[in-house]
Amino acid sequence: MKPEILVMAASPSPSVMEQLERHFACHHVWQASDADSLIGAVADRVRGVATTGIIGISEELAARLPRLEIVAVNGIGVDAVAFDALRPRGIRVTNTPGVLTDDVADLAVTLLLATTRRIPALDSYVRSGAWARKAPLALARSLRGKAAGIYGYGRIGRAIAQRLQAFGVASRYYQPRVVADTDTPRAASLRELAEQSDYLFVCAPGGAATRGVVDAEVLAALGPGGTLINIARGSVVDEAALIEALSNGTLGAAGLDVFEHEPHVPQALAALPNVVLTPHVGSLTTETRHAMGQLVVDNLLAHFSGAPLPTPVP
Ligand code: 8YV
Repeated sequence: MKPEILVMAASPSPSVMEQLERHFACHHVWQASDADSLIGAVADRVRGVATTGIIGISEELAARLPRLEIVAVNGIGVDAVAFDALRPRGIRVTNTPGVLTDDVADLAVTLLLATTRRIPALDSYVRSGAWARKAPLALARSLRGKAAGIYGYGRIGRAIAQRLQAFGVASRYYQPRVVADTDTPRAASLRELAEQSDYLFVCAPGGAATRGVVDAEVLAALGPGGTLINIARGSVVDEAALIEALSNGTLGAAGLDVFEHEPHVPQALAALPNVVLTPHVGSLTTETRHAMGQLVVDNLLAHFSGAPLPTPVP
């Protein structure tokens, strides 16, 4: 008998979907017109949940699944996982570290370039005929010689610092825990990091510990010439303070892939000329989504065959 699992979202990799079907009795919640009824009909048989970093698993869903053994997250972020409901029951959680580092770091630097070189505005300048009309064109700012602050110096933060070096941008980092094996200097606080930086990259995990820590004070420290890039979680930034700072010029610009209440992006943010927005696509490439999905399959297979999990969340 194949183990029964809930699949909360489809993988764009046909191979991943085929493997899930082959090895497990899949209940596809993402396909159901009435997800609640589907879950209700199979809840007492479900032993695994394949979910995403955004959907995670709620306390309510975990409580409905008495035989749940494993939650396999298709993503690095586990802030949407209700660990308090899972730990006492010994339910295991896996995620997909490593395989998305390069794509997310690439997007972070792309957002910086798009923001500082004003790529979307220049694209409309050409398309709208403003160039042909010889409309005035504002100058952008160079990257070389600028300073970057990286808040959260894990795999993705480091990969961003490495890329920035090639642009002549030096990095510092801040996170509460000192990183031992790096020459990158550590700022004493997030506020100090922002003060010392032209660009602030948010790479810290979401969750209660980081909720709203990039607040009005940090944004003011980054300053009118500063640019905020967020590829982590919208919850880390106080979005209302960000809109305020960008509107009144306390902060120069922002490149954002993540938002507080996705997929809702406040109109006041979308209306600003000094922002570049993308719809949470850091890992959305063919190669990376396949690799992430494959890790989900591998973790589920390992669990149900009694083998060590490839990427457990400690
Ligand atoms: C995905 C993410 O968008 O890894 C994460 O934490 O936020 C993203 O890579 C998400 O997990 C959807 O699969």
